[in-house]
Amino acid sequence: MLSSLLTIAATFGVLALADNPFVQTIFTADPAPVVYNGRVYAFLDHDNNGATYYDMTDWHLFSTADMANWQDHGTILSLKDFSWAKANAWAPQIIPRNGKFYFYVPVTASSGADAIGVAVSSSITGPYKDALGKPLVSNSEIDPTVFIDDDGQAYLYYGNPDLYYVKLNTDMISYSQGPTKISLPSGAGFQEAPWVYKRNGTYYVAYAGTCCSENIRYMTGKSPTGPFTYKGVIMPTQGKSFTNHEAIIDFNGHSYFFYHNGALPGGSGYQRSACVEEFKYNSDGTIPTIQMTTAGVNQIGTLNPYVRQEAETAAWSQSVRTETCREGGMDVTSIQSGSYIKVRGVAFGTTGAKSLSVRVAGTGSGSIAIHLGSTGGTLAGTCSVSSSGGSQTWKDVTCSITNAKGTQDLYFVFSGSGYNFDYWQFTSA
Ligand code: FUB
Repeated sequence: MLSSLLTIAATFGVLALADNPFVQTIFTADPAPVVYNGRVYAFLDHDNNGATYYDMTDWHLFSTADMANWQDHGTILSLKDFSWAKANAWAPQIIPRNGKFYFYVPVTASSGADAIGVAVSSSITGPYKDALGKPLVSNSEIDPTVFIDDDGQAYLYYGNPDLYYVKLNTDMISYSQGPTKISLPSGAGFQEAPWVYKRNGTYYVAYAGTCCSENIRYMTGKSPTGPFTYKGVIMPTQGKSFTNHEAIIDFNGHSYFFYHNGALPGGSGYQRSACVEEFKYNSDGTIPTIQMTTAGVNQIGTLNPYVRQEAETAAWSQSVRTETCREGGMDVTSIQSGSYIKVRGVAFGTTGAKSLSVRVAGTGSGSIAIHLGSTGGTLAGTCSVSSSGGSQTWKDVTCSITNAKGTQDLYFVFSGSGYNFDYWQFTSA
């Protein structure tokens, strides 16, 4: 399915102006963003290519500093990391505490029952390891969301079609009370996908309602365990996926609503894609209605082209994939003539750039054309790529650059094939 998606996109140039969905190389769902150290880390689950029912075996991580250009960190955790799990790597949530990162996942255990596991790492980018070797909670429910209140008490909520919570101990991998079922207000229509947070003293529970097809709703309360008052629909039913799954964060003074749909070519309820919209709370703290867009969100700041940037950092990529790079991190692969990577808001400055260095590897050949503004915009230079002798035998290629001044959207437009792309850096004039 993904190859047909890539072919369709390459042939017709569809979605070329869009920045939603914010991942184009794989199908992703159930976004769980974490704000940490000046970046947003979006943990995503993954609809395997071509799936016609839930076929989900791992979780992926993407991150951004500017909400426009997302870096691919690859597979961050897999079903096989939980010896007791057999299927359904579904909607996760991750939270930092005490210098560690706790990664809660719903999976189907070998017993056949749905359960929630927890993995832990000392780095947000992993590696994560199963903390318990067994489920943390096992009452046939899914979709964990975790929240730490101002008094330090952590709560793990989860459920479909009922909403439960346990009070986590400070170790975040055990609990002292629960599971307790939360009494829901009339009209709530809770289905799944809870996301709990606190803002200005009010506890918000956003969730997916009225399966199928789902919309996104919310309720609020004055205590983390209710009672809650139903507040209405945030995102009406739309898109090509019968599920939706939200997450809400603030980052650098902006509020963001994450969700998923089936917006990539080949998209469906089992070939989903994570998206994000910016919104503003109403003055009374209520959340406005939010519609799905393909435009995405405004960039915060700009991207510096005079430091090393990863090739797998993109606002949009077309007809490429990513893979684990032998030199660390990820690289861009499956390059073919006509495929491209768009990087938004690149600040070349008033004097501009004079050269570009790209790190490439492969036995194929071709060229990387540097266009500004669009794939057919001003040609700033072309780096020729010849064989390096191996798909992970890396070399630097440098080419001259002209006309790259000011702040521009940068497009790496590929020709040829059989080579991979790891990172790039411009030199100023
Ligand atoms: O992605 C698998 C399941 O679909 C999630 O756990 C639910 O929230 C729904 O999005």
